[in-house]
Amino acid sequence: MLRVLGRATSVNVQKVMWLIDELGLEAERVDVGGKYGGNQDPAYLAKNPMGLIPVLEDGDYVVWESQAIVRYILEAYGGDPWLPADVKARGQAHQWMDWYLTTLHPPMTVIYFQMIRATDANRNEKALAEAKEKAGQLWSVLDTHLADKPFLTGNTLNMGDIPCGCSAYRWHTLVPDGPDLPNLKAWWDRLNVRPAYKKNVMLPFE
Ligand SMILES: N[C@@H](CCC(=O)N[C@@H](CS)C(=O)NCC(=O)O)C(=O)O
Repeated sequence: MLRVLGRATSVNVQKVMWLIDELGLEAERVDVGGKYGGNQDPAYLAKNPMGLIPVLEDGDYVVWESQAIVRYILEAYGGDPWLPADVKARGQAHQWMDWYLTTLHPPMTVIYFQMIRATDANRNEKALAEAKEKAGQLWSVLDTHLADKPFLTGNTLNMGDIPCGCSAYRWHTLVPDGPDLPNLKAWWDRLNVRPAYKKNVMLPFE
């Protein structure tokens, strides 16, 4: 059975758990990180020397980095449509996954930390305002892209939607006064009715 090490409230754990539930795979999730700690223990560091969550265990096999885990699960247990058989669709799914990690995740992390983790005493309002502005510009790119398609690579929901999809819950919840992005909202509304998304992504912030 698959074993996921990481607290449910981590956006990176959510990518993995959302996919696992969409595929109907059996998995155990263990609370690690945040208030649960354990991610700096030697036994954990032996699995992931970065001390970050999530880690996936599949028997004796260990892999970390949330998007590598998503890809591994799909190669091992998933396949089309979540891992598109069509190489062109697959290439674009990889593209949006990488875009999320390299480009959208940084300002979204600032928003999350400044709004949820910072206190009134140490909140950096300037950094928060800049991150909201930057993230709004990036979500606008996705809004334009989604003008003529229901999902990021076309007509079918697949792995390319997972990272941005997890982040979209945070964007729409934490920044309700952001720019008007109707195509983005329509896409998010297609995700937020899915039982696996509701269960694994739409969780309280901590
Ligand atoms: N690029 C890594 C980032 C992992 C990461 O930053 N995880 C955060 C949680 S979202 C973490 O481990 N934070 C320490 C903690 O939760 O204790 C991935 O995608 O897996």
